[in-house]
Amino acid sequence: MNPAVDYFNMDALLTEEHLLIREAVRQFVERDIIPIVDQSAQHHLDIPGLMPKLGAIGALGPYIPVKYGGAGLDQMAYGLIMQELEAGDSAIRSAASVQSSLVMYPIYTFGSEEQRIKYLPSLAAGTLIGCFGLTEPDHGSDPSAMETKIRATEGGYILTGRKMWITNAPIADIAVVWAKDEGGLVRGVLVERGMTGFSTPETLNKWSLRASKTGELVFDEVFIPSANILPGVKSLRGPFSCLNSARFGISWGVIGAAIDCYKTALRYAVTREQFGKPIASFQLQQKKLAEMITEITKAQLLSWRLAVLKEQDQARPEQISMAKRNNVAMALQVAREARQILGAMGIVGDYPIMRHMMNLESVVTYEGTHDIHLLITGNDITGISAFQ
Ligand code: TGC
Ligand code: FAD
Repeated sequence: MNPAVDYFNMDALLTEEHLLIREAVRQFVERDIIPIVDQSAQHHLDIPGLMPKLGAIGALGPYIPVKYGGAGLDQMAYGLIMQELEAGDSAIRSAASVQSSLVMYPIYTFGSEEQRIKYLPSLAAGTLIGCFGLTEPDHGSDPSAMETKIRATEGGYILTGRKMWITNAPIADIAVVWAKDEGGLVRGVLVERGMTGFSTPETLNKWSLRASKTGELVFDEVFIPSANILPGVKSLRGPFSCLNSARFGISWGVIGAAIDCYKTALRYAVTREQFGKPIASFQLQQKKLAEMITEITKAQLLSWRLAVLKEQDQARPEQISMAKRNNVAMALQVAREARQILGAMGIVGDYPIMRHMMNLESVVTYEGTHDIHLLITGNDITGISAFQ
């Protein structure tokens, strides 16, 4: 029996530093997340002190330069961190990837030096929590039709509109919000909790990502000082650049969830006996397990190569779309098959599989749906956009 989840010896392609980082995050997840995450998800509770804890292990803004409080690591390290966090729960990876790729990245890339100095160190430490508002009630896959607007006034702008399905909105101190200006250009706005007219109602009754808070961002004529506008971008390229980074991290993260499901199913299959034999001895169960490790291995190779390209600034958005779509679908399929191997035991919280499966139903939709990423590939290979 070979229980390794490194079937093609991928570790040989990592540096000593990568292996140490991965091990440190793995230990953090085993110590601080696994013992409590099932109860957090079952009861829809926060994980106490999650963001400062993620900050302490360098999981917030891993690739942001040390000068601004980040860890100054490479893209491979970022991917490995996301993988280990999502082996614990997609909500933990979501928290880290929103803060890193959707809040710190735009402030670092499109912000002024004053904005970087003001926000990035506390975001990296997890003492300031950020969220990212692109999706609206009537505009999800097509953010170009967004209705949230800013209009100029003395000393700044007035922001009106509404964002929906926003990870960490109810607990965020700041929101990176994308809104159209009077010329129809998409601008990045830093909205701070406490600004008059800004509220963040929580979205309840979720069956997915229950260890993470989701909510709305409501802007009722909020005054935004000019100093809170990101100066470096005036187009959808702003939010989409953030998504490139977050989608890359998701392509790695879901491998962690898949590995956790696979390992759980393998352990169960070799010990659970029916008809006087371990269920792992039946060909149908072996087929499931063999296909799981095959698909996990293919996803590992895809994300490893993507990290190399990304580090060289050579990863095209279309390649990132392919990896996000493939790997999330892979993880969902692994979770569904793994749950079946556990029979009735697969539906209870004593095992992580059902929780991963339900989480992945969000991951397959957010950061661009499964279908949208397929159409991005279709556009890339045919030169014909199916969106219009
Ligand atoms: P299009 O006309 O193609 O482009 C508009 C402008 O954007 C630029 N651009 C990109 N730039 C960087 N990276 C990319 N991936 C880019 N894609 C496009 C493009 O060059 C152009 O720039 P400019 O300066 O010339 O204006 O855009 P479109 O409106 O036709 O959009 C096409 C489509 C469908 C692919 C896009 O809208 C899309 O990706 N839709 C999916 C929406 C989405 O992913 N939303 C995610 C919301 S955030 C979220 O879900 C967080 S979950 C967090 C968690 O909990 O982990
Ligand atoms: P729609 O766009 O209405 O799509 C519905 C269906 O139609 C999908 O299957 C889609 O693939 C399909 N479809 C749409 N257009 C086409 C087309 N042209 N061709 C073929 N099929 C099409 N957003 C944020 O901005 N920030 C966040 O932090 C955030 N966090 C989230 C957290 C959770 C838990 C969830 C579930 C979502 C979150 N989102 C966030 C929103 C997420 O990005 C959107 O849900 C997603 O982009 C899809 O938008 P929609 O739900 O409006 O679906």
